[in-house]
Amino acid sequence: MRTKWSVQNLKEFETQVADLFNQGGIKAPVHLSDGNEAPLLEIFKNIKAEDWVFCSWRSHYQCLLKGVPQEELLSEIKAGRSISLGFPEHKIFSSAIVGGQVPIAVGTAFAEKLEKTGNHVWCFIGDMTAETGIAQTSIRYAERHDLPITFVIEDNGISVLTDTQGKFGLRKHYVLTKQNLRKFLFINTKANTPMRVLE
Ligand SMILES: Cc1ncc(C[n+]2csc(CCOP(=O)(O)OP(=O)(O)O)c2C)c(N)n1
Ligand SMILES: [Mg+2]
Repeated sequence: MRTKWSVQNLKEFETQVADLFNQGGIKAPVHLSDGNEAPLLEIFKNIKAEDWVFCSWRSHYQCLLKGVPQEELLSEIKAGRSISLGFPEHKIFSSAIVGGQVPIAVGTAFAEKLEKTGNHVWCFIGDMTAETGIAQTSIRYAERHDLPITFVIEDNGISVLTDTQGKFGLRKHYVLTKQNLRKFLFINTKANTPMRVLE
């Protein structure tokens, strides 16, 4: 999709939300992004308006890049819905439950395949979410049914404040195999490094 957004004005949007929150203008949790702007802008060049996007609790950037008007998004955030934003008319949904969006994204991809629409599904998950049973099962199912879905793992190295890889005792990116490689994009949000496109 073409977008008016840049790294700088995405950051400014989140700063505006943070300021509002700190002034007491938002009476509910907000989840802010920082450092993943450039890779998201790259990924969204490949996302069509007809495609579906599924996200987690942190989805302000994805909403803006999917075409949700800034004022509409801000009003939802002010109403306390930052954690579970959904704009069906823009084909973007999110879940505040770890892994909640993943099977819904896979089911949607199955429907798109059955109906031969040519639309794609983009499922954004955190690095800890990627380790959960629901994600592993869903990813395997999507791979074996060759569904039109890409899982984007936003790897900030943490699960709230816990070191994800240390906790799970895993080597980096262990979920990748020859069979599922093409389903993944990794964003290292911690180091703000360029996206590695694993196609
Ligand atoms: C089922 C469930 N369990 C626990 C939580 C609390 N929780 C919120 S975010 C989070 C960690 C997620 O880490 P990750 O997937 O890496 O996402 P990040 O926020 O780092 O992008 C947890 C455990 C939750 N939202 N849902
Ligand atoms: Mg994480």
